[in-house]
Formats: sequence, C-alpha cells, structure tokens
Amino acid sequence: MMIETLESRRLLAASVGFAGGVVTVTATSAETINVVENTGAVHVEAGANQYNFAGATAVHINGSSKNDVIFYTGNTIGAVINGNDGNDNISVDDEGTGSSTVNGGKGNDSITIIHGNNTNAIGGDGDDQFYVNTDGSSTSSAIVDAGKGTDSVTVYGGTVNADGGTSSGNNKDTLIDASGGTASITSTGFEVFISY
Ligand SMILES: [Ca+2]
Ligand SMILES: [Ca+2]
Repeated sequence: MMIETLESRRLLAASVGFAGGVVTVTATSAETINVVENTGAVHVEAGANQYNFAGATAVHINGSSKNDVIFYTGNTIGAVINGNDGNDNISVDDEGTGSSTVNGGKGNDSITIIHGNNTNAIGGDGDDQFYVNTDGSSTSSAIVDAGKGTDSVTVYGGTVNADGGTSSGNNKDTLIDASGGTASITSTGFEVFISY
C-alpha cells in the first residue's frame, strides 16, 4: 500500500518578517519573490502569499539554495539581496535614492539591473550573466563584480564600473557594450570585448 503524505504535496512558501523597520524575506525552496518599495511602504509577493508593511527602513531578501527568481523595485530603500546557492535570476530597479546590493552567490546567476543608482551586483562563483542599466538611461549607474567563473556583462547605458574577476585557461570574461557607445564604462579583468 502506498501512502501519500501531505508533506510531499505541501506548497513551500518564503518566510516573511518585519522587525525594527527591516523587512526580511527568506525563500525556503525555489520560488518567485517580488518586492516593491515606495517611500517606506513595502509590498511582498511570495508564492501565493502577499504582505504589506509601512514604515520600512531596510529590505533583506534571501534566496534558498535552489534556483530562485527575485524581483525588487524601490525608490527610497536599497535592498540587500542574496541569491545564495543555485542558479538564481535576480532583477533590481533602484528608481530613486536607494542603492541595492545583489549577491548572486554560488551557481550560474543572472542579474539584471533595470535602473541603477550606484547599484552593486556581485556574481561570486559560477558563470554569471549581468544585464546592466537596461533602461538605457544616462542617469543609471552600477558597480559590477563578476567574481570567479566565465562571466559576461552587458551594458545598456549610464555609468558602469565592471570587474570581470578571476579568469584562467578557457574561462574568459566578456564585456558587451550594447549602448551604441553612449555608456561610460570603466572596466578591468575582461578578456573579450564586444560593442554594438
Ligand atoms: Ca546563486
Ligand atoms: Ca562569477
């Protein structure tokens, strides 16, 4: 006789907390987390659950060890986002005064900065892909540290400081200027350059 337990069918959901002005969202399994901040009001969507907090001063989002999908949009708070292990897909939009910091962690991560305000993207280990200032705005700015692995950084505009990180053997880091030459890019640690 086969017994199917409830445990195996239970939908895992992120834990969401609010203490001392800090909103903390921690994924418990691979899932999609969407956080929007507007002048301290924070809206969290994690799986089927939604939360609203007022008066927030900080936002921390932690991925699980699996492949997480994380979106963050803010205008006064820069989030601290840790993808942790797994191949994570993280998108950040710093529309105002906040500057987010994204740590991809281990795994082959994809990090997109839609509008950067000195937004930090740190790839860590693994072959990471960065899409920087995809709004193409001249006021977008970002700092990228690709870390170990075969990484690629594509810049769509604004001001970008990019470090390809450690490379060895056939592991080559690629910097792509997709801004049509309008971006201001300072770079180190890249072996392959493409512009269009
Ligand atoms: Ca990761
Ligand atoms: Ca890397």
